[in-house]
Amino acid sequence: MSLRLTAARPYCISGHMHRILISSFLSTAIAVTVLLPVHSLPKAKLLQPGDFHGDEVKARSGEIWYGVAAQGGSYTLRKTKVKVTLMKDTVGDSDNQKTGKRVSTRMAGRTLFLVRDLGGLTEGPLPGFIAAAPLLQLNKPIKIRAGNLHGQLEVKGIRQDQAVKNYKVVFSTMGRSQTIYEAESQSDQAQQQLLWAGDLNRDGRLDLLIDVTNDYNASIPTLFLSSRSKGKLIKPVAKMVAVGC
Ligand SMILES: [Ca+2]
Repeated sequence: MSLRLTAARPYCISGHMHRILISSFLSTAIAVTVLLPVHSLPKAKLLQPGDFHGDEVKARSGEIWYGVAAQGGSYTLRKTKVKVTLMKDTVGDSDNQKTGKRVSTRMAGRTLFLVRDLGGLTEGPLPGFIAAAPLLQLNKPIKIRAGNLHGQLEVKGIRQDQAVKNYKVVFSTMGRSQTIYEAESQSDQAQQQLLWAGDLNRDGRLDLLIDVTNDYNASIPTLFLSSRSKGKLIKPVAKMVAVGC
């Protein structure tokens, strides 16, 4: 139900089927995504504003989160109170049911995402970037420019019918490269995208928010923070999982 989904969805399925889909989808993701250990992320939480199935929202109304908002081409990190409102889930709710959840904030501008239980954050303006063409596609690298920070996201692999075989997402910055996601095959309908780039933890290195979905009907926005680990530019620290209509 997430409004964040942009991938083409050929049909809708029932709420029950969604749950089956997401479980099989997650087990597949863990199996094929060698470099993205989604099952072992730290305790940090990620949240996006929008409408979701109830069990997808790991936040309560009134909680204070750090939110990143965009306004007039600028980006700001602020502590903000999250509002979670019960609403009718158009997929599975009967007339008198409200199991869906709407997440909103009162931040100025457009709230892009929220994080919690992530140390080292300081409020204030941030260098940031949103790509004009954010979809990750073979042979169409995304050039990132956030303030004086530069980088590139690139899909590598082999075109095979409606999919990319040996699919890899490679992030490059400061003269170094890192494969941050890979799968034996990635369907064209599972459209990954760069949601935001910038310097969230203010260490002078790029951080990325990428939807690393591998299903046409789901999104997995994942926050990759700059890392001091040897041989790594970034590492995943928080994610949210949402399925579609
Ligand atoms: Ca950073």
